[in-house]
Parts: sequence; C-alpha cells; structure tokens
Amino acid sequence: MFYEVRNGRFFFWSEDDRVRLEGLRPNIRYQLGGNPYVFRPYLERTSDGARGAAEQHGLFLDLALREDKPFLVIEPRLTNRGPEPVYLESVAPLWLPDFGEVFVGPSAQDWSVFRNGYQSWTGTRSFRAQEVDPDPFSTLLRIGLIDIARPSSGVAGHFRSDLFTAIANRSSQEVLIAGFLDGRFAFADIEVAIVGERCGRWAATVHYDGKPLPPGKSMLVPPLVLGVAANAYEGLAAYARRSGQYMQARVPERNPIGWCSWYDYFTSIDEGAIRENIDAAQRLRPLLSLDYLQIDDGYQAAIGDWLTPNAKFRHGLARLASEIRSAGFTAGIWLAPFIATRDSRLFAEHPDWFVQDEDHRPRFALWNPMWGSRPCYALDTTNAEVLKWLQEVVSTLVHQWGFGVLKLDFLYAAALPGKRSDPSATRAEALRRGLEAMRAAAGEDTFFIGCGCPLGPAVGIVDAMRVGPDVAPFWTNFFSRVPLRDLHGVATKHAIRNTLTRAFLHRSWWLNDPDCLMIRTSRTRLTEEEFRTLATAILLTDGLLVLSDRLSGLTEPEMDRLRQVLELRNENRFRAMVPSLMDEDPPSLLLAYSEDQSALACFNFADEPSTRRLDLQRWFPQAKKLFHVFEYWTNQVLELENGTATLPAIPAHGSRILTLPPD
Ligand code: 9PG
Repeated sequence: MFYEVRNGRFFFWSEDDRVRLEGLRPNIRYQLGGNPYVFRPYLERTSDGARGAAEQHGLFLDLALREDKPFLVIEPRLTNRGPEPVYLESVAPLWLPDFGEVFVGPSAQDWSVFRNGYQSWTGTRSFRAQEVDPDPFSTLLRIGLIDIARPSSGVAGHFRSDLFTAIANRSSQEVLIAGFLDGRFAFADIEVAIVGERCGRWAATVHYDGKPLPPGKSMLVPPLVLGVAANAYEGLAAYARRSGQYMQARVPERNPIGWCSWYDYFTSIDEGAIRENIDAAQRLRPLLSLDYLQIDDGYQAAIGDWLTPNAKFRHGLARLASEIRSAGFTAGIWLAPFIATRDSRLFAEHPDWFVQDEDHRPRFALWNPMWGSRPCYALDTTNAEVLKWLQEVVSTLVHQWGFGVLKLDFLYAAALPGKRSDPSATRAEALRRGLEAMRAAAGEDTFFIGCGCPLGPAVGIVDAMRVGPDVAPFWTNFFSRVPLRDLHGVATKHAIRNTLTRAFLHRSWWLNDPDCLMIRTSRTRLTEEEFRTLATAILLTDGLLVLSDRLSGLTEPEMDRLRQVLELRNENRFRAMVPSLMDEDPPSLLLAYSEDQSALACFNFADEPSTRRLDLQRWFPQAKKLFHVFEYWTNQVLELENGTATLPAIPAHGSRILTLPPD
C-alpha cells in the first residue's frame, strides 16, 4: 500500500499497482449568508499528510495520513478562520475530479460494488456494474426503509453505500475497501458510479445537514480508511473491527436466547397469552433455558403512550414483568420511543415536541396498516424536554417495573429530515442524543436491541442490532417482490439476505440480530426447507437466537426442530465468512468456523431444486484428507472425491450444511 500527494492531488496504490486511486481532492459544500458554495481545494504536502493549499471564506482542511495496517487512515480536520459561521452541507475528504481515475483491476465493467443500506431494514447486497439499486416503490414505503434525503439515483452502475463499501473486480479479483471509522455523529457514504470501462464518480462524503462551524473553531471529520484485500468479506470484517474499536462498540460476551411475542401473535397479544408463554417457557427448561421473554407491540394504549397499557393488559406491565422474573427469565418489552400518533396523550399534551416539516407541521414518520389509519410523527430528540420524557419512560420500565431487555423500534424517525429545536445537530446527532438519553436512564445492565435504526449512531449504545428486515410466516410475497423490489422490508428471504451480507458486523459493532426464528409447523406458510434455511443463516452467523411461536402445545415435530436448532448452536460459537458476497445475490455459500467444527452451508434461493458440486479444499485444507462429510439437515454422509462433494438436489429455498472437523 502506497500513497502520496502530488500536483495538489491524492494518490493511493496497492503493492501490485492494480488498485489505484489517482488524483483525488476534497470536496466541501457549505452555505454562507444564505448562499451555497463548493470548495474543492488542491492539496499540499505537510509533515504528517496534506492540507488544502487554498482557503475559501476562511475554511481550511487538513488531512493527516497514517498507515495502520491493513489500512491507510485519513484524518481530516476542518477549520473556520473566517469571521462568520459556515453552515456545512457535506465534507468529502476524497472526491474524484474529472482528471482523476479509480482502478480496481483493468475494467470497471467487471466491478461488483457492496451497497450497505442506511438502516436495519434496508436491503443490503452487492451490485454488478449493469444493475440498478432499486429504492422501494413509493415515498410512503421509502420513509421507513431508506434515507429519504439520499435516495438511489436509479441509474445503472451508480451506487451509494452507507459508511463503508467494497469494490471487487470479478474477473481479476482485486478488492478495494473504503469506509469511515466513525458513523456516530453524521451520516456518511461512499458513492461509486461505473461508466463503461471507467469509474465515472467516486466520493467518500460525510453529511452535516447544515451544521454550523463557528468562527475560530475547528472540527474533526470522521476518519476515512482505504485498504486492499484478498477477499471482500475479510476486508469488510477488518474494517468492522477497526471502526467498532474506534466507536467503542458494546459487545456483550454472552449471546442471550430470547422469546418475542410478535411473529405469532402480532398485535393480538393479551396478558393471558403472555402468561401462557411464561408457563410454557418454564416447562421447556430441561431442553431450552430461555434468557428473556419479550412482550412486543400490542400492549400500549397508543403509539407514544408506553407507560399506559390498553384494556388487554388490565393488571399492568409491572405485574407481568414481575411474573416473568419470578419464573426465572429476564423481562423484555418493545417500544417505538421516537414516534407517536395524534391520538396519543403524548401528542395531545406536547404537540410542540415533534420535528417539523417544510410546512411547519409535525414530521410524518410512518403509516403502519397494523395500527389502523393513524399516521405517526417523529419526536424532536434535540429538545431537552423530550429527552427528559424519554428518560422517565425508560427509567420507569427498567427501574420501577423491572424490564431488563428493551427492543427499541422505528428508531429512524429521530433522524428524519426536518426542523429541530437545536438546528446545530446533524440528523445522526439527533438520533444519538435520543439513544444516549435512554442508555443513561437504563444504566449499563439493560440489554438494548436496536431495530429500524440507522446503523452508525447506535454503535456503543445498543447491545444487539437488527441487521435486516422482518422475517414473516412466508418466504416472500407479491408486496415484497414488487413494491419492495425483492430487496427491502418484510420477507423471510430478505431477512436472510441481510443476515448473510452484514454478518461481518457481528461482535464488532454489536451482536447481530437476524430477527426471530419460527419453529412452528402451523400458522405459517414457511416450508420445512425454508425453516431450515432461516435457522442455518441465524445459527452459522452466531446471531441472536429469538424464538417467536406460542410455546404452549408445541408438537413433536416442532420440538424436533427445536432440538436440531439447539444441537447446532450449543457447542459452537461460529465465526462466519461469506465467500460469494460480491458474486451472487443473495450469496449461496456461508462458511462457519468454531473451535470444534467447521461448516459450509449452501443455500438454494431459486424457486426450483438445484444440485451443487462443492470443492471443499478451496476453503478447508483438512478436506484433502477426508473421504466423506456429514450433512446436518438430511442426516446423510456424502462421499468426497478429491475434496469435492456433490450435493443431491437442494429443494427450492432450501439449504444444506456440510460439517467437517476443524483444521
Ligand atoms: C411491531 C413490529 C415488530 C418487528 C419490527 C417492526 O412499515 N411498517 O408498517 C412496519 C411495520 C412493522 C415493522 C416494520 C415496519 O416491524 O421490525 O420486529 O416489533 O415492528 O410493530
């Protein structure tokens, strides 16, 4: 890895010279006196890096450059030496001007670009040069699934990846990794456009949403890292470790097993149902010791009134929490702390606590058909009174009522564009302040699960994070395929995709929550094969294991499923690797390593059966010496020929797991 500043521009190249960034410069957008400006300084060499050779309106940019293997770290600092505040739109420490070039192998036509989504539910995958990144069909759907301030351009070969990316050349195999080390206080992305054989656009940009930089002040811009990797997944995993350390991620040693009421009852829960499950969970004990039981959506009087239960929870939540605890489980509860409907007491009493849209009306955040016709609005988490209210809610739930697990949902609302009481906060800062207030109120011992959450601002605050869309008692459906583009939002298939494509964040940024595993055989359209595929993805990526079926009256086949799942989980703490991350969507291979076992999972996402030949020696040197491997789900022994296994047809949406002794 080499780098230099020459002719006012930045250059970076790999040892073999096949990955090159040539002639990049910074690009800063800001407002002054109500007018928009662009500042694209040329660079001059300094003792520890580079600085903008020019100043504009008193703005200076310094880039400290240092090697921290396997990355080059670029640490930008922006200073305002002018007499007035400068309102920052965005700072791109590196941006590709007309006369620059980015090479990852010979032709950009062979590139695959990893596009990380904005929040939990945003579909995340690699795209080929000819492909379009499709946003959900309508504005209504986009609000809850992508960042509406940064929609996809809809142009083939043009991608914008949140916080980090990998660019892989599929024919010559080079990989470039680029990412910001800090996503806590501002949203940031890497933008890549492929135009014919060339890279037409490349920019690593931090978005400041008009944040003022006062005169005489300077600020650190999130450091950017660049690196080359032999394998995109491993490169992204190295990035996740480095950035997780930088952001002081919370990574609990123990990965709890939970139960959640949502995916069987949905909003039709009541006290009786929760009680039945407490009893059933106790009876399950010899087989499975659940750590927590979590009450999901459906207990509250209104969205926003988290401390007021509805008529189905007559005896209140404190009592239910105490019953859960008396039975030996941690009690968990769902809430959507940053939204409220008009019919909530919160809204009636504090109509001024909400983010405002362009028309000075409360900022629309969501319309959820499950909650009837009422729209939800976004709370202003830069308002001190709102933060105080959040702390009261959390403090009551945790310290008075005894909940130890909080599933915090629809968190994106706090970061929606709009007018806030503190205009100096970025959207990411607004969200982070809301999260920090809740963490401060809860204390260190409460387990937070983030959901529907932009990723960066939650690092260091949540213990676990939903990394994909909701699972459902179906594989996919018309709605998920068409308006949601076979990518975003609710569908078991979509959840599995993100579980694979974001597996490298696990234990670096938080514990990954791949969403719940349903083991039931009725009240679901998931087939046996689809159940196994979901279980395979959750277990081999070491994700949070949360069951979501009514636990009383589990049938023998359902108990069998549970046993199989636990057998696969119990002895192993797998570390995952997705070798085809940049070649397929969704990736069909998943490697998992633990101390006692190695495993290779093979998924068939197609709608018809398919056979596969797998050369195990590519990933497992020990396969050379083996004559057969074991297949977990079908309980078969497969012969190996020169380390190659031929899998009998895998049914549609099915998966197989080959297990090997460790290397
Ligand atoms: C409870 C659920 C579960 C689930 C969460 C989240 O756009 N929407 O209308 C929409 C509805 C539900 C949803 C996501 C989006 O799911 O992921 O686990 O807690 O809320 O309502």
